[in-house]
Amino acid sequence: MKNPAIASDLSQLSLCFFIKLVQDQGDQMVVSYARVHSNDMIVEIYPTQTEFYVGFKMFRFTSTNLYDDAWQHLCLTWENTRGVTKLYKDGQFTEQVTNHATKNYALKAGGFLVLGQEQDSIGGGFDRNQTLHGRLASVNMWDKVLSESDIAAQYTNCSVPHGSVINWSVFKNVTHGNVAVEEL
Ligand SMILES: [Ca+2]
Repeated sequence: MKNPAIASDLSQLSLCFFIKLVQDQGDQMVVSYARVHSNDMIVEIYPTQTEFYVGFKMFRFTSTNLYDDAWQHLCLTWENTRGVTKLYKDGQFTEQVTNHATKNYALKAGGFLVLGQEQDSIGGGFDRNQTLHGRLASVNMWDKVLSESDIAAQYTNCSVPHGSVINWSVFKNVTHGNVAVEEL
């Protein structure tokens, strides 16, 4: 858990990570960010869909099953000009979803960013049944929409530049509960 997690309000963002899920454990909460609402930003992977919330508004991705027990690389981008999110899997553009309710929205700075759990209140309200079963690596976030070539390079090089908003390296010192940290 990191707080304050975002230094400036965001009108666009990219959130990228590598993930390896344990299957048959129900839906998997990857990231939650809470500032104004408990659901200011969420990434949750279900067996048949992936839900991405920005500003309590949902984007549902259905064209691909991301509920996979192999390592995969995922990137989500959002911008508030058109209210468009894009999903990239393993460096390739996969699906675009628009939610006009996020046009002109700004994700407020200063909240709690939690990996592997969901917040029912700002920085709290955790439920053990919403614990991530799996492994995460290189979770980073940027204050812009990354290009397709930038995202493809993260996947093919297995090398990720530090996020300008969220930098993976900070999380190893802020774990809670039954989290194992592996450093290579
Ligand atoms: Ca909950």
